[in-house]
Amino acid sequence: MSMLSFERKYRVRGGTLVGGDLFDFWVGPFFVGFFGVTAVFFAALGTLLILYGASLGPTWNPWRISIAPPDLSYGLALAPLAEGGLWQIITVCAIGAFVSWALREVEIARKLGMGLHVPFAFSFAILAYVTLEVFRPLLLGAWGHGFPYGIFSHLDWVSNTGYQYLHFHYNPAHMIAVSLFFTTTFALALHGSLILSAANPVPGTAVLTPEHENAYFRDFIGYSIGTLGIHRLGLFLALSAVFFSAVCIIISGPLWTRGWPEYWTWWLDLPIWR
Ligand code: UQ1
Repeated sequence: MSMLSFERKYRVRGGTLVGGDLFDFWVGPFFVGFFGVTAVFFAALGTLLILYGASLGPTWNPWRISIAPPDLSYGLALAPLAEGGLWQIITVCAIGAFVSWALREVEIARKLGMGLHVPFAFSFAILAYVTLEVFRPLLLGAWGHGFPYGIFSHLDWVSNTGYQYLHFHYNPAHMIAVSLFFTTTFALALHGSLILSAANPVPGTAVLTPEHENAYFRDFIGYSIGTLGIHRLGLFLALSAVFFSAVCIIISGPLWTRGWPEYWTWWLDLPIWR
């Protein structure tokens, strides 16, 4: 792929965390770097192990292939490859690839003199994964509490795990997370529609500016958060949604083992009703 004319200006040396100049080059449009090499290594190894795991299983139907964690009876021990050991190595590969990718983002941001917002945001996605596959299984004492690697099977895991707590919507942290996800989509709808409406004015007239965007919301609700502000708000809402998602699953089991509806009996038990 050819470079856009202005891209050459941004292909700067340095900013690497590891390896100095050794991996400081590009392949086509892609920066390589030490962490590009480790990301490709972990992703390739993990993918091959998934294919090997699939070959041991009963189906090649892409929807139904599944590589399960060890039985609960293995606790936190290593399991034989065909009995969850593959799942364990694949999990290490996944974390290796995700963390490599985050650190590659850090190197690119440093090269360009940017803030670290992109890797910071991606670290929340990694946190969500590690919470489900490492932190919660560790707290519960068995790798078997992780979710399996399969399209249908991981959906079944989510459904089963939810029903294990009777009605997951009564989990207070789940309530906060869902509300934040909805608020994120609302903010993105407001922002996307505002930008498109300013960029697509009455035909034959010039594209409008942030002045008009501010005026629109001041006329409408008496407040405009501003062009930088809406992006700060969007990032905050999205990352908060992920954070409370991690909280909602980590408290399910380690902190609360009954149905979530029962949690709310504290309200009925308040002394003010007596
Ligand atoms: C907003 O105020 C604003 O500033 C001009 C934007 O920037 C382009 C926006 O996209 C949005 C959606 C708003 C309105 C948002 C709030 C929270 C008042």
